Amino acid sequence: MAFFSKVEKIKFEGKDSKNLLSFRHYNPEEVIMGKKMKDHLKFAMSYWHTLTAGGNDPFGDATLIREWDNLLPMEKAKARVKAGFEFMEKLGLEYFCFHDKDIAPEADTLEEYFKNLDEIVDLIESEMKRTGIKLLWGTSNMFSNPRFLHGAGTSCNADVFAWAAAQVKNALDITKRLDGQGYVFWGGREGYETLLNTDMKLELDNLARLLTLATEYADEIGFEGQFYIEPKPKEPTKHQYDFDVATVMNFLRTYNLDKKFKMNIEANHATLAGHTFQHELRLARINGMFGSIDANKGDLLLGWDTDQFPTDVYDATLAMYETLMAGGFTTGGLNFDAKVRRASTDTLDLFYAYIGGMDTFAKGLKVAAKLIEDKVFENFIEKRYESYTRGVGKDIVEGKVTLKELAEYALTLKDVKNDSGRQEMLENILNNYIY
Ligand code: XUL
Ligand code: CO
Repeated sequence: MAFFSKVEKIKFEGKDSKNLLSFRHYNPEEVIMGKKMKDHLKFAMSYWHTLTAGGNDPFGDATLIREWDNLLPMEKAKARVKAGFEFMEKLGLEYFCFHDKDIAPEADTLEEYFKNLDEIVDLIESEMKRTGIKLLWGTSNMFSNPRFLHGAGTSCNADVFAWAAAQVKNALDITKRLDGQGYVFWGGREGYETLLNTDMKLELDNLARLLTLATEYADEIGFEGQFYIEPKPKEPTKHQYDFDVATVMNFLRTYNLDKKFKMNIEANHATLAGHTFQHELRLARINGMFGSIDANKGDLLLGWDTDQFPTDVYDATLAMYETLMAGGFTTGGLNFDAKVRRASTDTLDLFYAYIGGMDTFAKGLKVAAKLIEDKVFENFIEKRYESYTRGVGKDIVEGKVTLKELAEYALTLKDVKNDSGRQEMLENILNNYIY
């Protein structure tokens, strides 16, 4: 049975196509810098936003009513698997990501919940075999259930910590079974509302304990996928412990976890933290922590995580620039952690949304590749820092001068001359490459 019978397989038709159900830029087999576009981009479907989201908001109930919604819980879960794989096949998405709770209904006991999960994972596994679609990463939802109201790894309640540990263990088993390339920890409710009731030190230590236990268990079962942390500064809690890339790197280094984790960077989370998407990617890249991307966009007029589909070619170009400069994705990929608006009620809207996101990043990839091939920024930057390749600059970089020697040198200087940073010129060049 088909859930999206109105839509045929989406094909690349080029930029002059008038068909809104086609790709204008995403040409999966086209080779860019020696690699197929689809292998550069590694697009993934987010199970939660695509198959389970209802469009609820604080002011209103679900509006996105799907064909499977009137089924009983396990039948609904199975229908979603079928729908998800049909959707991915039609769009040519080769990866997906999910939380445990997305794929199967929770139950009164963990045992029952895990049984539900096993039954659905059987079906997912057979669909993966049938289609060749792969799991980019798995994760566990440890934030929706009321049990996690104080957090999971950072809960004040040790039984909740244990419950979270059980969910992580099971989600790791599933991710390994489905040959997932990674496992994400997004700190759901790992944060605080007020320090008046919070033992911050114990909470951070415990969060690190949960992550350490997870990596030890992964070693035990031979799970070789990459672990990621997904930074976010706020929402749902007022202060999320995984605030941004810099905060997470410091946390990982403090607890000796930095060799075990990389970053899963989400565009909307970056802007909520007061950074650009590119800033977060750059910081991860130069520290060897670049891992994977949750692609979406926020609304700068709103202060929350709107998780919209990315349509901004400028941002996508800079994101793909950082990705290429990091050597491209290895275990990571580009997961559309994005949802259609609550008024976009037709399943066709899901297709338009993904097509737009995929085309945006495909165009971004092409532009970024040209910029790198022409060494547009690299040449400029190399020249801008030239003073560190000779004389006193070389000595500074090589650690050959003391503060006293530098002071003596500076005293001999009469006139210090600076060159222009040429920001506007560089912005114009970037635009010329995009147009
Ligand atoms: C929430 C968010 C999550 C993670 C996975 O803001 O981004 O969906 O990507 O738990
Ligand atoms: Co995300």
